[in-house]
Amino acid sequence: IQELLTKVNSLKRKGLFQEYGSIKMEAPSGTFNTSKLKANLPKNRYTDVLCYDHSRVTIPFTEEDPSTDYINANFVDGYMQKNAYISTQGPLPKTFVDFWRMIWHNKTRVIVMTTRTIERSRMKCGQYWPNEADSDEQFEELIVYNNSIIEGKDFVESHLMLHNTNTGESREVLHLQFISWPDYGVPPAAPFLDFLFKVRAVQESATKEMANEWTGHPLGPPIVVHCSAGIGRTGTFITVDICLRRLEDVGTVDVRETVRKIRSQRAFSIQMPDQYVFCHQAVLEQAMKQGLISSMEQISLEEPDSDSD
Ligand code: PTR
Ligand code: PTR
Repeated sequence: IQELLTKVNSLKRKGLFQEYGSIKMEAPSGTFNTSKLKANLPKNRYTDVLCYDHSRVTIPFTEEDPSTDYINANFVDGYMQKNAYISTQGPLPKTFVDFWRMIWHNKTRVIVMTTRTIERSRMKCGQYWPNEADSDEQFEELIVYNNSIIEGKDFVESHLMLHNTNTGESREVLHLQFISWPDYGVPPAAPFLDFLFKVRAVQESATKEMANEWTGHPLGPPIVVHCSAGIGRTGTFITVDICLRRLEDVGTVDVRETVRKIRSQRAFSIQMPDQYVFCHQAVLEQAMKQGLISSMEQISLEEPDSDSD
């Protein structure tokens, strides 16, 4: 971790921007054929944010609509955890049913939303979950109940219950929406880190509750993470989570390789140079909080004012 601090302090913002630029230049590592099928084009929120074929999440075919199993979503590996996350776009009214089927099919218990539905008077994400306590909404065979809402300063916690009318089963799903992420910007590190640890805590308790129902990785079923396009803020969240897991396990961090690996599964992950810089800051702040770096050390991103090179 000390190495990361040294790297950040010597590269500064400018050097990290350059490093991000070189990652962004790399050619895509897969094809986008399913995303481009005519029947699927209206299911993409942004025409320029398609999803890789090799890691895409498929939803089960149904009798009414046997034509397609497509949703703009990819599995992304965590730290030593295959398919720890699903990165996806903010659902469109046209894909609400697909979204909830994806949640059901993957046994997901935690949904992480890092956008508001409307930002700068633009629709960034559909209102795909019932937004009032004690209300419900039906999506074909799935009914979503909102049992309660806890509104915090930086995030909103909705306790949802998902009921499958075909099988009669019900499952609790936690919906955690981070509301302090300005569009075209990065959030303050402290509330972001609080949010991240909240996500981990609810995932852990939901996984415990699943007991025998879940036989996969001990950290549980995939966490679904989305923003508007499912690449910028979503990629940032996942990068920091993976880096911190590795830090906790072996004491080292490699932001660059983490971002490259995520991008090989969810194309275009991390959209802006500032988001790349933020990943470093967030990891270092957490390391300081844990006493892994001396509190005397400083993170210094800005070049000193001087006309030397
Ligand atoms: N997609 C733009 C580009 O490729 O340059 C960058 C972009 C980044 C656009 C963020 C919109 C953004 O805002 P938001 O994440 O709030 O949708
Ligand atoms: N075409 C959009 C743009 O360039 O603005 C695509 C886009 C939108 C890309 C939002 C990234 C965005 O940010 P995020 O993934 O954080 O929602």
